[in-house]
Amino acid sequence: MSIIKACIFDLDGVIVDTAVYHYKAWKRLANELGFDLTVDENEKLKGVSRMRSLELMLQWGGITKTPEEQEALAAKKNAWYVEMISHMTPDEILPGAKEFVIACREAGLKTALGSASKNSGTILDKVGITGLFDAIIDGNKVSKPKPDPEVFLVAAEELNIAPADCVVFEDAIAGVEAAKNGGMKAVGIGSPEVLNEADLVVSGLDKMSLEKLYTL
Ligand code: B16
Ligand code: MG
Repeated sequence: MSIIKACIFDLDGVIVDTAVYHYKAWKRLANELGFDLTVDENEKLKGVSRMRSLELMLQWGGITKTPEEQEALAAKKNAWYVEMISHMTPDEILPGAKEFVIACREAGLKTALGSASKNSGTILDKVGITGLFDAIIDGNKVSKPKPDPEVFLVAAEELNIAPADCVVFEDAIAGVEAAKNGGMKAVGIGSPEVLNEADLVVSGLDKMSLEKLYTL
């Protein structure tokens, strides 16, 4: 039996909702390239890395670009996205997220961020919660995309906690799979039908508690 010693949080969809900004920036790029991006297609980009997201988008638009052109397009999208997130405020923290991270810390648990985003530093800074994490592992530190467990394993290593004693909070199917692949517990944030591999699913961190955590 494992005793939970650390909580690792995905960023987008768990702590904040930046999907709307990603969507606006990708849609603007798609429109420039002569096609549109639907809300449903955007769903498929959640938790997916920037370059992989671009690949998928170009595929949907039926467009081929050289690797150099792809780099330039991704940089363009990112510049628009960074401009939007530079206006984020603490009000954009999802309900109950900050409170739950604080409760974990007060209970003596370690906390870490495990995100695919290369912009996590800016986001945490803008919403004012950088100091709530003992380790911050993001797309700048790791390169293997979820469902590879790299991001969570590096977080556990930095916290000096065995993977089996860690719980991951994730909103993406690939993220839940990544946690499981790393030998960790997973709490899904979203719907149980979608995140059926998780050990527990709640609609948001406002529905999470230390009591529920200790039942895992
Ligand atoms: P960036 P997460 C992910 O964040 C987003 O869900 C995904 O839509 C985005 O493409 C990815 O980060 C990379 O973000 O372009 O900022 O490096 O859910 O892993 O926190
Ligand atoms: Mg996410």
